[in-house]
Amino acid sequence: MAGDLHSRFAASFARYAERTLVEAAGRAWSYAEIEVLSARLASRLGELGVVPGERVLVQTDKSVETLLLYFAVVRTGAIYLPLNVDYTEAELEYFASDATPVLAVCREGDEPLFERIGKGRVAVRTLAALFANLPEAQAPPAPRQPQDIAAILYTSGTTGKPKGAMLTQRNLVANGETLIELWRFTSEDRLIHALPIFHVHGLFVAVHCVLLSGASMVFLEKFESGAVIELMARSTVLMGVPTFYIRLLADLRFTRKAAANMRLFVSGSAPLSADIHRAFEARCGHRVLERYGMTETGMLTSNPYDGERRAGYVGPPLPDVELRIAEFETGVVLAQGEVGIVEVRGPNIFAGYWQMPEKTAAEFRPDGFFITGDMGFIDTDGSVQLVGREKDLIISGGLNVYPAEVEALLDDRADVAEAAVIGVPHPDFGEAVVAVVQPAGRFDADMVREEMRRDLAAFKVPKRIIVLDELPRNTMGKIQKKLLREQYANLFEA
Ligand code: MCA
Ligand code: AMP
Repeated sequence: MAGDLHSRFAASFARYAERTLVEAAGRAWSYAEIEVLSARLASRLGELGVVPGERVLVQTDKSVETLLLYFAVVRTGAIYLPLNVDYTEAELEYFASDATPVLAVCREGDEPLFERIGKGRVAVRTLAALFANLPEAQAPPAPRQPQDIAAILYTSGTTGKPKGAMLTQRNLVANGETLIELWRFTSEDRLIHALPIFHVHGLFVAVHCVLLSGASMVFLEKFESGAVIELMARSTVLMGVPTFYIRLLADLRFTRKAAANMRLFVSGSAPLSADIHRAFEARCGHRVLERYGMTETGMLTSNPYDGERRAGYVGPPLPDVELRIAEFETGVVLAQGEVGIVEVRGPNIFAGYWQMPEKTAAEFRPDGFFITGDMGFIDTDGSVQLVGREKDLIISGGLNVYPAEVEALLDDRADVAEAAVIGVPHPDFGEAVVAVVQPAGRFDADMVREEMRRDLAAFKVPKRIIVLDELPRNTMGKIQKKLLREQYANLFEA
């Protein structure tokens, strides 16, 4: 079979033509309908100058139209660049200037904002405008090679600016095919799709598992436990971040009976605590299947479908992924059982960061292994346990927040002498962002949070700002974040 994404999609469109691919807001779209609409939309994109290799930047709400836009961009051979709908103007400006898209697709009312940040060089359209008087003609698919870039997804870094991870056609096809096999997807499956579709998890893992196997999915605009529980009676799979499972457990309507038709619950993007894993099994009889991945790599490890799904473990590497543990500083490969940095190699590992060859080189070993920044070890049965992160990163409800970015914003303020941003345990989000601030003069925490919302996506804004006369420092003058994390560990105790 051809190694490009569109050829794989086309094979499913043809094979499952009359079956339902997606349901949303009470309507169903068949594989054949989705193919025709996305091919016509690809014609519209062609009129707007979208050609192979150009970037299409997308900041739209979750909808079937957004999904069609993804398929249409793939068909044109252009590069799909989805963005979190929460991003503010300051954040968007960077993505637009870095990626230099030919087209930006935005929400109703955001056109002036995108015109501004596109500086007149970018065509700006809403989804409604793109779909208005859609051409009848179906654009022919552009031929693509396995190494061509299919998508760019931005991920922040511990220092400096966000980096655009370039995912190739081959990366996405390989990971999708491995996962449908491993998780036993068939055309009988129906997935409850409650994740956003601007991340690897909701866009590639979820959508590709469905599309490549002929399954169907129900699109929910966002996770809401009542709606998800109701759908379980006629669904078979749920994919989510740990917060989904925490919220299901908090909902008394979630019972063994409610989950009786489901065959699989997958969790990832953040650590699922062993307690939640056990409580979930006790409640509904299912053992959550935890897997581990990254934007740059797609999925890397997964607990087995058959066999022991170990609480607190992310499972062995996928069949086509090589995974080793090494010493971070030297790259020396460590023995089984020793804790070190997780390094990976395989057909799903990205092609590098967009226009950042030095940053790309710094994250690969000379033999091609990618340095994930996650710390872990391999157990005697080959299963991986993650024990922490070498990178200073907070994962809140499955979303990454880099403390450095939030600290920079605070440190720039006249009323802040210095700030330390930490992640502390949170009963719903797993970790929550907290800022500990040493003020310079008068300081009003509520006002500061309000002002931060102008520049930062809501999920990055500290849930709490703690004011201290002096931040704890070591003898070198460095702020002791570890101490702060310990001190505020119970801030959000349930
Ligand atoms: C929303 N808020 C958050 C988060 N989400 N704050 C911190 N962390 C979050 N994740 C803000 C809201 O803006 C709001 O702020 C307040 O918190 C309460 O929101 P709430 O209504 O409780 O949130 P929600 O709308 O129900 O969303 C929570 C959520 C959502 C369902 C957990 O964040 C979500 O779907 N997360 C999944 C993200 C994901 O797909 N991650 C995968 C990326 P205010 O009240 O101030 O306005 S990682 C990935 O792709 C890799 C490859 C992997 O391994 O999977
Ligand atoms: P992102 O940059 O959003 O793709 O996030 C990737 C990071 O999420 C990984 O490097 C891990 O730190 C974390 N992650 C993903 N899945 C898991 C998991 N199952 N357990 C713990 N951490 C995870």
